[in-house]
Amino acid sequence: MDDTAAWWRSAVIYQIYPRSFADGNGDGLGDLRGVRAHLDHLAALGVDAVWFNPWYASPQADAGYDVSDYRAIDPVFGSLEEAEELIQEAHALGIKIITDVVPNHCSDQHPWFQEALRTGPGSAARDLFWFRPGRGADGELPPNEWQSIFGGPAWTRTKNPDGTPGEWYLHLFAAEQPDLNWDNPKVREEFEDVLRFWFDRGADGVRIDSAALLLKDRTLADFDQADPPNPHPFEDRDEVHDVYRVWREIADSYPDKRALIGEVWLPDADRFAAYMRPDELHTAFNFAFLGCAWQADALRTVIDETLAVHAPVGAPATWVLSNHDVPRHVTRYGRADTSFTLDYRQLGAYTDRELGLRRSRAALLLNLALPGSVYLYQGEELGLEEVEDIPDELRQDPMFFRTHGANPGRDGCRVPLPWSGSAAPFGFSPADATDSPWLPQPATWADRTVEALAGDPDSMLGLYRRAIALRRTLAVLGDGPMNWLAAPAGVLSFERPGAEPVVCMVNLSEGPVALAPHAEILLTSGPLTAEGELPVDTAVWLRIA
Ligand code: TEU
Repeated sequence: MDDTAAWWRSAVIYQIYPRSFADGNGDGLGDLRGVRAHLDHLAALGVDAVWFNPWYASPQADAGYDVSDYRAIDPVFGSLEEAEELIQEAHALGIKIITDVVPNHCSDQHPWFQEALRTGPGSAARDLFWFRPGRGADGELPPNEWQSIFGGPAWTRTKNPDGTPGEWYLHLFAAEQPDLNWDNPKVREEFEDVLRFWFDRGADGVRIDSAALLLKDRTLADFDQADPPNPHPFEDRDEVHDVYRVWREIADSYPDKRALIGEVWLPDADRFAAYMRPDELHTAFNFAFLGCAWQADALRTVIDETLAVHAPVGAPATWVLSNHDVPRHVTRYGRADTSFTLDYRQLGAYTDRELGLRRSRAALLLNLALPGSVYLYQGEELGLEEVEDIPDELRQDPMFFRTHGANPGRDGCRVPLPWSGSAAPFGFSPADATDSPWLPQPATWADRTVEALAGDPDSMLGLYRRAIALRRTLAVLGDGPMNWLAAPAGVLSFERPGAEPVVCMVNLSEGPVALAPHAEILLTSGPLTAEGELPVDTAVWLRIA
């Protein structure tokens, strides 16, 4: 099948974190009514698609990543009918919809888990999860020493129906997120049906949460976390690929084929690329690029490695700088050390906001000029920074609680968007709202609202709108080849070849540099010098013929 013109190969995809996008009913939490009221913002931005973080029925122990009904919308967000209407309204604007599917675990309130608790050891219901007796004389020790990704043990002990201490169950994330047993065919059938459920309602693709974690070593053997064995007991096991081959058949069974997008955090580039073999997922998030320092050689290396690992599997690269799990990139790029890993968040390190903004503007033009698709996280178009001073008593991320505050968690990138006005809730909630936004918005966001920035073409929002609109008109951008051009040290310069070639230059050196030969300056991320040179931390798109 020829996928070369498929939308997902070149799309600009905007990530909506529903609880923080816009609050339509005044309860302080974003909802679908709020999204529908602001579809014009997405249309004005010019994005091709929107990915929604989970909107399903959920006790919200991990902001919706603990799903209790995969076929229902959580009442805090709205109703299934509203979601269906939203999908149609977005489609009418030419915007595709990607839903989030969370297959590794469900909520402890999911009927399956509740039944498993009720029916007790050895039941068929328990085999949908990882229930095991504890170790020690009275089973008081967890079945093994595996640790939760959110901190603390990956096991929680249950109570038997008669109230006595019972078996333990595995949860790689919070205790409210029991891991499903993907060796059980009923689990597979359920998620195949959930995929069809959302595809039948018009979803153009799915983002697959924790896509590499589904299968586990059935012996549940302990291992040295500092030096994990190969294969790893629960990460990236070969058997997981069988799941995605079946999902691909489902996605391809629709006349307008649906896209599968993997959340795959893996250090090994080839193992990562294996998820995008032609009969598996279509694309995956490029976390190597997200974590890369703002440094020319490092960026060039990660770009080359990205293209090199994607080429053999025929998948397009993705370029992403922020999401709901990582500190916002304006903040990261304003620090002395601009690199990032999941274990190295540097929260609280000094940030030069102006520097971070300048680099973020340049990074936007870089991302939009690279081959492949681009993910934007809501609020980056406003230049929002990580909110690092949320009072502990207002924090909500289970990562904060499970690490006893050692890790502040991810609330700082999840603060509700500022839309208008000069004081909180900045139009996030209606004027007659009964509750404040679920996380406090900084007073400084008065100059970062959509309303404040929309009229200024040079604002961050103005730049996003202009760059995305221009990208649409430049046939060589998006999927396709690129060639590096000779450039001074510290400068990235590459050509997107074709009938009307475009050159992108990004200056990460110590001083201004001359522009490459060109016919026209298409767009810059900031003003050129009086001599017409490209200043430090600035990017330009050039038409060269
Ligand atoms: O994230 C999976 C994952 O590996 C992350 O938890 C990451 O390690 C962590 O967020 C550190 O930043 C996905 C979702 O993106 C995340 O929001 C969920 O909390 C998690 O799965 C559990 O569903």
